[in-house]
Amino acid sequence: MDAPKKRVFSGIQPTGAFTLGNYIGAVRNWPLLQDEYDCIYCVVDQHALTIRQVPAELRKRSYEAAAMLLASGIDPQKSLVFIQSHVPQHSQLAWVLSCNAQYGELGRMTQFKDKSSKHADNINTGLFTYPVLMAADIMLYNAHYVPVGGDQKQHVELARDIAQRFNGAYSETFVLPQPMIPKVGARVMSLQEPTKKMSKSDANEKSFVLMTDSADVIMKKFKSAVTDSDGVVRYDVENKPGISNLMGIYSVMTGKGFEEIEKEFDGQGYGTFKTAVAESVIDTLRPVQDEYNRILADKPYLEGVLKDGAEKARYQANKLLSKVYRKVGFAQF
Ligand code: ATP
Ligand code: LTN
Repeated sequence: MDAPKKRVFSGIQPTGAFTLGNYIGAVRNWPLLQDEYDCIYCVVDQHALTIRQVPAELRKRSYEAAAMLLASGIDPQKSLVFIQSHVPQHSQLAWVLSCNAQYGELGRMTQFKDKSSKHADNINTGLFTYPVLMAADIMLYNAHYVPVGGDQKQHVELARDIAQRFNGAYSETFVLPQPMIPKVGARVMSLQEPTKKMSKSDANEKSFVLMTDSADVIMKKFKSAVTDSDGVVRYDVENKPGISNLMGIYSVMTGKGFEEIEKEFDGQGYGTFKTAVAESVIDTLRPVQDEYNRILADKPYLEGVLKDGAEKARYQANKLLSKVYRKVGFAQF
């Protein structure tokens, strides 16, 4: 008999339309893992609550996020797709894990430091314990691999530390998860400030491309991308962050290597290059957008997928949670 497939888990927050950064760093890679691994993909609405949300918007975006995952190629026949709040075991495990996570280590998380300075008027404790809930997401299914962008590496490593600590204290229970980070595109940068991460919460809309942007908007955003003045398409992150970022995007969209791209645009201006990058993105996103609109219009189908996903996830999650409850000493009949 074949060895059982290793498990993959990842999540994305329904905090807005996905950016090209979300797509390249994370979502695009998820369907590619479906045949080799047993994959679980989750819309993490409970994580989204760490930033103030408009309730009706959050609800709508959870559907949109799920539709975008399916449109990107995740096949519900192969992978589980569900909404985090539909599986209560995530927050139940998070409590137990929070008693095995240290205040000091959570305080060192870069995302906490960034988000608490950005939202200084709402440094809620959820923002602080965010990585513990994320660890619970991953550990509840004993995932081996977690495909994420580079910014989430620290959180996955923390989950690994918590898993190791729990195993040490209570006996072998959890798989030690590892991040799976793409070689190119782990950190897509802002089109306006190419030394900063592209982020959907950026106030400047020109800094990001959304997966739902029209072809015209995508072209305009790339045309106004900040570059440099030497006019040579060459990969040099240090000295040419804008051009290098565009080359990274073009490379992922076309499968071409950096040398090949440098040759292709040798002696041509940035205008031609930017147009080619925009067209590669438009061509890649067009079928995804068509599928997204189709799925979003078919609410019964979408709800069916999410219901089925949550039911299967709850079944698995319950088995692991019972084991954890037993190990930590909660009375059980
Ligand atoms: P925000 O920017 O509002 O904080 P976000 O865009 O980072 O949110 P998340 O839901 O936190 O959205 O991220 C989902 C996935 O996308 C994660 O795996 C994250 O690593 C990846 N990701 C986010 N931004 C980028 C980026 N600029 N480049 C590569 N990957 C990214
Ligand atoms: N923190 C992640 C979202 C997330 C996640 C997860 C990613 C929540 N739970 C579990 C991987 C595995 C982020 O993208 N900001």
